[in-house]
Amino acid sequence: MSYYVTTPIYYVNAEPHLGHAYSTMAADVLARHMRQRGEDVFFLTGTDEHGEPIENAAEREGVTPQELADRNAAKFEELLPIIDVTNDFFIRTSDPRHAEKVAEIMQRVYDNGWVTKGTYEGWYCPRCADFKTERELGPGNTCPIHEIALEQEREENWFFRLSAFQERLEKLYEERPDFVIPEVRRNEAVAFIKGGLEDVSLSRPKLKWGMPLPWDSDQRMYVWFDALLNYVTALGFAREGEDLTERYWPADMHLMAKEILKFHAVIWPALLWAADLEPPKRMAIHGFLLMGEKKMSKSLGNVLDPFEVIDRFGSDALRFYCFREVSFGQDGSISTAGFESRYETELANDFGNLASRVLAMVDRYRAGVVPKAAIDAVLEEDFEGVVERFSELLDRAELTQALEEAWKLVRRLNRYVEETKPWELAKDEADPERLDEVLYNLAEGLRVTTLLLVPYLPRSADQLLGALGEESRALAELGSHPGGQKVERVPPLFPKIEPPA
Ligand code: ME8
Repeated sequence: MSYYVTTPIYYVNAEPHLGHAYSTMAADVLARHMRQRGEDVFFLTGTDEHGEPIENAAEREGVTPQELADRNAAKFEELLPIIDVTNDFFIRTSDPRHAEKVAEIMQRVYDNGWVTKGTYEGWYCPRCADFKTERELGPGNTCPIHEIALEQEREENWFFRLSAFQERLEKLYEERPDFVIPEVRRNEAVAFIKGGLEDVSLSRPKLKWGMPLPWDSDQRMYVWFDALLNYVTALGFAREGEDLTERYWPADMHLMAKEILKFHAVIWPALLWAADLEPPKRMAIHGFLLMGEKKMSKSLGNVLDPFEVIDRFGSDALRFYCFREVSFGQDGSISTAGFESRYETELANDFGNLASRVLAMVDRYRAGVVPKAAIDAVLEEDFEGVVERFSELLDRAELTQALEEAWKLVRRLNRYVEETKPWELAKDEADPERLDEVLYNLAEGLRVTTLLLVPYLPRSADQLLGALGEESRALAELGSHPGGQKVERVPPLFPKIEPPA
């Protein structure tokens, strides 16, 4: 089966920060996990390069919008290998191939009769690049997200006839209760729709840095239309000479944070219908990473630099920390102190030490060969059905809960070491079969658990699976390997961290 997962495409008005890395790493967890399940995965990320936020930032910096876009898109792209992200393509909306597809699709929307001319009057946030309805205004006509004064705008626009899709959208949400997850975000989308849909501005006469409308070159396309369409257009040119649209559309999973819910959960399905395309299968909305109490963002300036974090802790630790500390779907605070504490107690002690101990004991007591033995009944129950449970959680993008499922096994295996005390069994080899059994169960439990952890800890899981003599990355149940394989010791997976100089 195919599995198409996307991240939002990020604005290039500034450099990437950990908030962007967070969504991209989350999509990577899902992509890697689905590949382990043998799915035909396509994973898209990229940059959103048109619109007022970029135009304004470029003006402030005295460069052209394209220059700014080139510079910052490169930074977003450079971040990907650093956080071990395995995207299949990186789309940039200033790519002429994207523009060509957008023009084609929007012309279809126009030809199908879903566009009208009108006058827009109301509040506009230049940083969201969004017109705000009365319901969305912060105190004193400010933007609730950016905490800046909104601009009063009046202009001749083309409008997308969103209101015509009212009933169809209501029906979509009735028929597909998990179209938007988690439920709280679904309810938000439904409430927005039920509140009555208004037509939305599709073009702006004042905008310079945007795509011309195919049927009216005096107006530039409102950036959100060009941006949303990236999920479809990319499939048309990601592979030279090949159109992947049939193979991957509709997308299986759009990931994003909650501030762009309305665009994806309300406007996007309607736009796709207007263009004779199917809506995506599902979207999962996550919360904000907070530093202190505020959302990390470029404009508020309280940013944790992912490059620095990785320098000190490695990318596995960053991925692990983000999905462990903050319950995926909710807002949550992160801190350097939090990183260090989880790194030491969970990665270095719980997991790293378990791995070192198991490999060392098999090495010392059985010359590096995992004994062939049976599954210990006391472990059976804890491992029973874990692959299915874990997979179901990730089908619903429950990244934190899935990680906790795997971590329960890490803790269980540590308890098993304490309960069985293999070093005592090894002292006098009165019962060599029991020692065989314990070592087999430890190696097997560690193999099964590490396979689950591959998407979260790709580097260390790979290294450890190599040391455990496991070549496959397919998910496995306890006992599916008979033992008999050669293992090797590895240096500590999560070495003690030195305080910064
Ligand atoms: O909205 N915590 O781009 P953007 C968690 N171009 N996630 C965060 C975050 C934080 N503190 N900060 C950013 C746009 N993100 C549009 C999207 S899609 C067709 C167009 C992540 O650069 C999160 O995924 O503002 C959020 O939705 C996205 O970055 C916004 O990125």
